[in-house]
Amino acid sequence: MTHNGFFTVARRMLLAVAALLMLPGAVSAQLPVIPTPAKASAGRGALALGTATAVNVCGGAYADELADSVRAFIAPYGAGEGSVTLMLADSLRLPDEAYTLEVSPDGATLAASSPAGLYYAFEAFRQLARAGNGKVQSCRVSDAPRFAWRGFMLDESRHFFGKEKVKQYLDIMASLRLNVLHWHLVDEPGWRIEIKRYPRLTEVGGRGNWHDPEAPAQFYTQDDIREIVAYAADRHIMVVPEFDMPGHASAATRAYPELSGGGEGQWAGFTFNPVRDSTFTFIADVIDELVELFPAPYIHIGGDEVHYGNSSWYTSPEIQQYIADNKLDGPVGLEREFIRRVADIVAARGKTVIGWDEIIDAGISPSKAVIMWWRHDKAHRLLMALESGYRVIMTPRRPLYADFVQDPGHSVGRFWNGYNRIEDVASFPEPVMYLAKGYEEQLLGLQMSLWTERVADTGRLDFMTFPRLAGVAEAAWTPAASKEPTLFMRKLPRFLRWLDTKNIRYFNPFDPKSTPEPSAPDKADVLKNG
Ligand code: TNX
Repeated sequence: MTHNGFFTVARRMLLAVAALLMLPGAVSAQLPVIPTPAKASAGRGALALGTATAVNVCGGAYADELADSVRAFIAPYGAGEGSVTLMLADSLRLPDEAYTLEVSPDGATLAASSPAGLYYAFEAFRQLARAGNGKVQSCRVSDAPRFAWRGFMLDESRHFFGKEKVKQYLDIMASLRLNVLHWHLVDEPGWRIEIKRYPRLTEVGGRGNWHDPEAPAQFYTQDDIREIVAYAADRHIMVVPEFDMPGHASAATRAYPELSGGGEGQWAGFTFNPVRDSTFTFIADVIDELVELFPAPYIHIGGDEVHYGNSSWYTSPEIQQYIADNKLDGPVGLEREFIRRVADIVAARGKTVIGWDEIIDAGISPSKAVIMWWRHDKAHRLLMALESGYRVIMTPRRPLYADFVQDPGHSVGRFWNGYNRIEDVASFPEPVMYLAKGYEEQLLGLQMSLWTERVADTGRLDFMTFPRLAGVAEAAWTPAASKEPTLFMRKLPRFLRWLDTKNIRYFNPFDPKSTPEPSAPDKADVLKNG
């Protein structure tokens, strides 16, 4: 081959590679943005941000408000040039949460038809700016989420972490365009939310945690809750409280023993008394206060693992009489009736019920309830929920429970025929999508759930959450066609460096030895297949 011939072939190959890079999936992954945008392409040059960069607004109060945050963000980068324009307009006809972002050396335009969309354009812009240390690389991004529900569940009953940690997580969630905090505040070890009508819930029920039943009471006051809810709303995150029942009720029944459904030892008061009207009065009163505190359209009522065999549902004459009088199908029928009664209480307050996948059997109208599928080993429950017409949020233990370890060498956490690597989190839900075929519209979204029996402090909380939280953002936001697992992993080191600046104690999947497991109390260990 002549020299010229060689160059012609080389040039053609380069052009072919360049053409390939124009494919939306391939190029979007090149931009240092997590989650990977639906469509993106990189251009030449960069916009230098700084005090001389003009910030222009076109479109109303929210855009003005965001412009202040943009100014505050870019000022520390130095001199700068060009402009940043924020456009918020219905006439752009972008779907809710969608945005476009165009950057050239002269300026950047962030555009959306919804405040959330404009906010997400800013979050993507911020990631690009951080990556270039104030120089934003030229690009075009056209982005919209795959799922409406992009969540993280935090269990603060088993262990309590407090306001500052929750706010830090909300900041990081916002950067990742996650939009739901499912807050598990009520379970066996502790009741963590002040309810004015029932002060003993926090005075007595707030005492103790999973590894230390004698620990002083820890809980959120109603002012704390309002503060967190507002902080989340500023970041376009909805907070959904969970009031788990009729099981997992021990903290409440410790505070008010008359609510107990029986049982002994560790099972004492694990369920509410399922037949007394006073139980339902209590539940309605609590829900009234929850409705006041949380503007979200949902209330999560739990419904998981009722284990009534350990309570007195089979033996108590009062309960047996009720079952007979109401011609219920034994304790199983009673459990279903309980869930229906609570669902009615929630519906009467204009909210939609969410429950764990056990509640499918209660027979609530699909228009009135959303199912959270969690039992990965019972894939048919996902199908059943969809076939029955329910909207579904997916959080199967494998791979979306963050109390599973992320490295086979770890000694605290869960395994179940394996463990949950970030790669598997980010690749979800592709492996289960065959089950949802034909029902895609009913999939509201997905979430990572962090149960904290084995998470006693914020060090381990960070270690279990990060970097997998970035994986769940990729799973929930990025359309399947734009996902590329290898490129996602290549973007991760930058995310880890950002976590360093926040003093987050993450697990480093590229160099596990560099991030040893934080220490844990004696009671924390490995749980297998349970
Ligand atoms: C099952 S997941 C539970 C939780 C536990 C979790 C992990 C679910 C709906 N219920 O109460 O914390 O396993 O141990």
